[in-house]
Amino acid sequence: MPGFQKTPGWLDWCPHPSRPRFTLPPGAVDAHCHVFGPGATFPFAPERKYTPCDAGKDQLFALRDHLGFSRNVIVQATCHGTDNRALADACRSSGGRARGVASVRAGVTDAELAELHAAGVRGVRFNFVRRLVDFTPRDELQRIATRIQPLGWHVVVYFEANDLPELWDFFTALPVVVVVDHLGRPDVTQPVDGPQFALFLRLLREHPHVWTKVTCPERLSASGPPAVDGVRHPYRDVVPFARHVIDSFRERVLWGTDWPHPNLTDHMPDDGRLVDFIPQIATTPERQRRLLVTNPMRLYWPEEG
Ligand code: 0GY
Repeated sequence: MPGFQKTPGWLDWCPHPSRPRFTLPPGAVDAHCHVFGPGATFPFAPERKYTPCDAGKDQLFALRDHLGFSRNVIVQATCHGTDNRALADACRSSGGRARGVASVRAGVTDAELAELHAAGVRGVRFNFVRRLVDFTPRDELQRIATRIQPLGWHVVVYFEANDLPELWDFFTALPVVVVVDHLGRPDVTQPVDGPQFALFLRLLREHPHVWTKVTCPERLSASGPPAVDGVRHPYRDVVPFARHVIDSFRERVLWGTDWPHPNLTDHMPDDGRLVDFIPQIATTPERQRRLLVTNPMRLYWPEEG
């Protein structure tokens, strides 16, 4: 088995996250997290742009229990390419408490899709972030979207805010629900009512099949992590963006930890403190319940609705 050397500068996930002070509503779903390997069992993809540390299903499930979540949605990370074995294995081992978002090629067979569905996969991810993936032609992605539609799956998209104008027509024409990762990665040093974020808000307003994850303040923030002493103003520059979206589109928002936090080199968040950030952006129990329970259940466990 190959030994994998993680990318220089890569920060490992927080080994002892604090216990959140915020009590999650019963049945809360961590709707954006990953598994990496372990590389000795599930090798990383040859075409990957980074090599992570190992972060397997047992560690993910221990974090779920420690933070107080009931379920996970595991999203295929680019370091595993279109080899979804680690993801499918984690979903199958979860006792029905994890569902997945896979990456597939247009040539995926019906049998492969059926097997992923049986494992718990309910969506595919299209990644447009250039530092993470090579370009895939749009018609290939379109073919994938058409293939997954009969299964009731959706598409998760990851892109940088500046690329939204070019991707607009593609997203708005997709025949299934489209879930945007990390608020469409806005530049939070720009005003919340500035043109860049206004375009993203317009996408949500005019296209009811578009949802978004209000995730990753640690990636979006320019003001940095919370002070050690407390949770009063963590990632405060992200708050107006996330709060605005939750207030305006409360039925189409999801939240997740993003554990094990790929490609962070400045600081590694304490996952307990990330949970404590939730009431700053979802400011009422009703909004929190929709964000953490009702919405992810509707998308990933509709049969329980
Ligand atoms: C994320 C963020 C990143 C990486 C990936 O699939 C991935 O490799 O998603 C990132 O580096 O921004 O969504 O967890």
